[in-house]
Amino acid sequence: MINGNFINFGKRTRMTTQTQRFGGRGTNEHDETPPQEPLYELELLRRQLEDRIGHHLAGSPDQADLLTLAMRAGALGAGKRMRPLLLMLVARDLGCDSPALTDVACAVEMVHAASLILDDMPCMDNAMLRRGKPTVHVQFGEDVAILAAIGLLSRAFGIVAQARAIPAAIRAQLVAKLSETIGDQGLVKGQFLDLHGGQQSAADIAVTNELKTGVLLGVAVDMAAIIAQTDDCVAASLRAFALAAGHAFQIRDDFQDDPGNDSAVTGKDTGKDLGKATLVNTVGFDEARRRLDGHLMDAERHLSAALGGRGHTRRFVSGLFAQTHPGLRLAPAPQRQAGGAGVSLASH
Ligand code: GRG
Repeated sequence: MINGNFINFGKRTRMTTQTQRFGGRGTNEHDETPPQEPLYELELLRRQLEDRIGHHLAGSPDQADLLTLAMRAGALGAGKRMRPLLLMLVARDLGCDSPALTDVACAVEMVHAASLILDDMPCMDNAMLRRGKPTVHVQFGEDVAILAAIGLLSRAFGIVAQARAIPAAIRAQLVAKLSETIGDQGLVKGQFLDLHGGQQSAADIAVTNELKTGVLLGVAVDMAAIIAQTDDCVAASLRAFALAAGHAFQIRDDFQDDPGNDSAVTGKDTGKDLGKATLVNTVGFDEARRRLDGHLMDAERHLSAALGGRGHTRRFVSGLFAQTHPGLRLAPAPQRQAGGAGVSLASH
């Protein structure tokens, strides 16, 4: 283990508590951690999302429907739901409460799930463990895993295209945005560079990381901005925030791969990046940590430019980084009411 802090980043594995999952405040009164989104509100949103994903992936009642089971295993495993929660919280901060938000957020999570299934395949990262369970191809076979990933992707597009609470022209924009994000200028390119990029400089690795990880966070905030019909300036700041947060998140994900970390705690294989061109391997731990801090500062700056003091997104992102950056001040000074934990999202 590189550093005791870097073993568990709120992953929903067997060993995490709900407080850890969402970076909620501990019970220690002297805890320096900034206040996060009230835990039960996030938990409710997360459950709402998962129920809706379950609804979209109900499939046939036949338990032998392996394809549906594989799609559900990929999409409903113990993930953090970071991207769909980000979409919903940004939209709320922009004053949008479209009933279609949950479905669009589900679509983003399905794309993420498809990317994880493919990333874990033997021809890619060859991973055995994901979210504390055997990977989808280990459980269902490679053929079913590929089909499940394609099934999730097509379902994601279908859900956005059919979100009737959103005007058709805006839905078309959302579909186009999602397609750009996934395709050969987005995730697919990032993965290709990761696998075939050879020796890469730190700058090249940053490009790969942005395509592999940043763009899916980027599309979550872009879609929120499109649905909320926010102005271009705010949308650009939100995108810059998401890309900076994506860089920070990918560096932290690289730290998690340290072979000294326990995969029973991280929920996935460790040591997969040995010999790979990751930022940590290229610039070393200390410099990577400095860059992570810098990206978080950038994220804070762009978020402030986009949303000012509005707080759902800030608290959520602070929560994601609370374990590694307990002093992170993405959240503005607390305005606690009596019985603080009961403050509802709507009151901010
Ligand atoms: C066609 C969708 C599609 C993808 C093809 C395979 C591929 C291209 C891209 C893989 C990109 C990838 C998996 C990048 C890693 C991103 C990353 C840091 C994932 C971990 O995200 P968390 O921690 O995971 O949010 P949970 O389990 O919490 O959801």
